[in-house]
Amino acid sequence: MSRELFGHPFSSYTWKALIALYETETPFDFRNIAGDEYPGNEAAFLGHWPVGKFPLLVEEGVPIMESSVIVERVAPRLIPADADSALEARMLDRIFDNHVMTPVQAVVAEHLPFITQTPDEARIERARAALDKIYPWLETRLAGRQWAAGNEFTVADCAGAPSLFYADWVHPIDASLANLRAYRGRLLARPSFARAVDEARPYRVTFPPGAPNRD
Ligand SMILES: N[C@@H](CCC(=O)N[C@@H](CS)C(=O)NCC(=O)O)C(=O)O
Repeated sequence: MSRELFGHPFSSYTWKALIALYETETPFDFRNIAGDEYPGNEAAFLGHWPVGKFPLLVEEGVPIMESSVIVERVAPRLIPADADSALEARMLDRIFDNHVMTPVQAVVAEHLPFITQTPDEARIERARAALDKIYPWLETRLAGRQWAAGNEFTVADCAGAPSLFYADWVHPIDASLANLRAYRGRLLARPSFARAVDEARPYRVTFPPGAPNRD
């Protein structure tokens, strides 16, 4: 079967899909849409998905949008078999995307010169305040858990890894939140995520707010 993943190697949501592909050792062709480096890939991507949000999976010419759905498609085992556990994993997947990654994207957007020359400090502060609400909630939820939804690595961790990676860059997780920081560390040590992070190292200099010298 032909399987292509369109995305950017430094994009959080692309990482989410890559983690699932690497976890399951699913063969695929990566279609990098970074800048002008790979002419043709961006046009092919927009031909499938004019909305322009990545990642995008294309199987035998059929596009599949949305990272959570891509994870489910390429790694069905990352959705627990038991209904209650599946609900917990899906819920945490949505929480990481909507309540961690969305505020992170808001901060990053305020540092993108093609969006604004003057960062909106009030918007940045609102995003930081949102992270200050979700961090302690996650700290409590993660108590006694190896992975986000329990002892199994699930779709929730595919979302947790990139969102917490970048969240800690734009709004560092306080040292008092030991469960959350330790969970982020376990994610960084997971081979599937470590591979995605390593492949993106050449792009770190492009991180709009400036990348810290760690991770
Ligand atoms: N809900 C989407 C979000 C995807 C998303 O926001 N991707 C970012 C890259 S990490 C993007 O496409 N940014 C480009 C843009 O917004 O134009 C998903 O889960 O796939």
